[in-house]
Amino acid sequence: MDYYSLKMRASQQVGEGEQKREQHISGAERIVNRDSVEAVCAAMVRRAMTHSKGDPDFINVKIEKIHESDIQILKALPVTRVDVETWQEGLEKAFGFINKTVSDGLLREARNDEYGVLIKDFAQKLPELLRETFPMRGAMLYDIATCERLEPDHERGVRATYMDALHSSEVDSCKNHFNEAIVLATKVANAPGMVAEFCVSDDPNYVTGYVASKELGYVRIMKMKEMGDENGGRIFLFDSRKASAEECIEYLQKKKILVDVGA
Ligand code: WAQ
Ligand code: MG
Repeated sequence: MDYYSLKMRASQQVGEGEQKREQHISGAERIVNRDSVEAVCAAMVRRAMTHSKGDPDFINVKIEKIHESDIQILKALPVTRVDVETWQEGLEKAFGFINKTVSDGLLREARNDEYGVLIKDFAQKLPELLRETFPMRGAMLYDIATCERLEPDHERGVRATYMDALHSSEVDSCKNHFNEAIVLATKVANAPGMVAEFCVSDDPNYVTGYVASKELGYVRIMKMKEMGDENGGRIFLFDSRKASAEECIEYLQKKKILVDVGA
C-alpha cells in the first residue's frame, strides 16, 4: 500500500516596518493512506484557522507520496504518569529524571573521572538550556559529551518529521497533545545516539509535559508550567560518542516512522 505524508504549517505577520516578521502559529503532520488524504488535509486547514495563537495569513500544506518499504514501524514507548501539586514541583521532577539519565549515559561511556564535573555542570545548566529553547520552532540538539549545541540553525532548531501513529487515518481537526507527543517521543528516543528528551508545550493552556528515553519510557508530568504561560520547548539530549550528529539529524528529519500505539 502507498502512504502519503501531509505537512501543514501556518504563520502570521507581526510587527511593523523593520520589525516585521513571520510568527509561527500552528503545525501538524500525518502519514495516512490514499483514501484519507483529502479529509485529513481539510482538517489540518481547519486546525490552522482556529488556533488559539492567532489568525494565520500564511498556510502551507505539503503532500508527498511515500512508499511502504521506506517506512519503519516502532512500538510506542511505555507510558507512566507523575502527579504533582505545583508546576514548580513538576519541573524539578522533570529536571531530576533528565539529570539522572544524562549522568547514567555519561558514566556508561566514561574512561576516567572527568565526567563527574560534566554531570554537575549539566545539572546546573539545564534550566538555562530550557529557557534558550523558548523562541525556537524546533528542538535544541545538545551533546552531553561536549556540552555543545549541534543544531545547524540555532534559531530554528531541529525538527523531527515524517511520523504518525500506525493505522491512524482518523480525521482530527483539534490537536491531541498526548497522541502527537507519544509518536514524536518514540521516534526521537530511537534516533542514533539519543539519550533523552525534555518537553514543555508552548501552548498557553497546556501545562502537562514529559521526559522520555528508551530506558525511562514516556513519563508524563502533569504540571510543568503555569497556566497561561506560552513559553515551551524541547531539548533532544544526544551523545556524540555513540553516533554522529549528521546521522541523528538525518534520522529525525528524513526517516519515515509509524508508531504502534497499541489500542
Ligand atoms: N520537532 C522538534 N521540535 C518540535 C517539534 C518537532 N516536530 N514540534 C514542536 N517542537 C518544539 C517547538 O520548539 C515547540 O515550541 C515545543 O517543541 C513544544 O511543542 O503527555 O504540545 O507542540 O499530555 O507545543 C506534551 C504532551 C505536548 C504531554 C507537547 O508541544 C502529555 C506539545 P508543542
Ligand atoms: Mg505548541
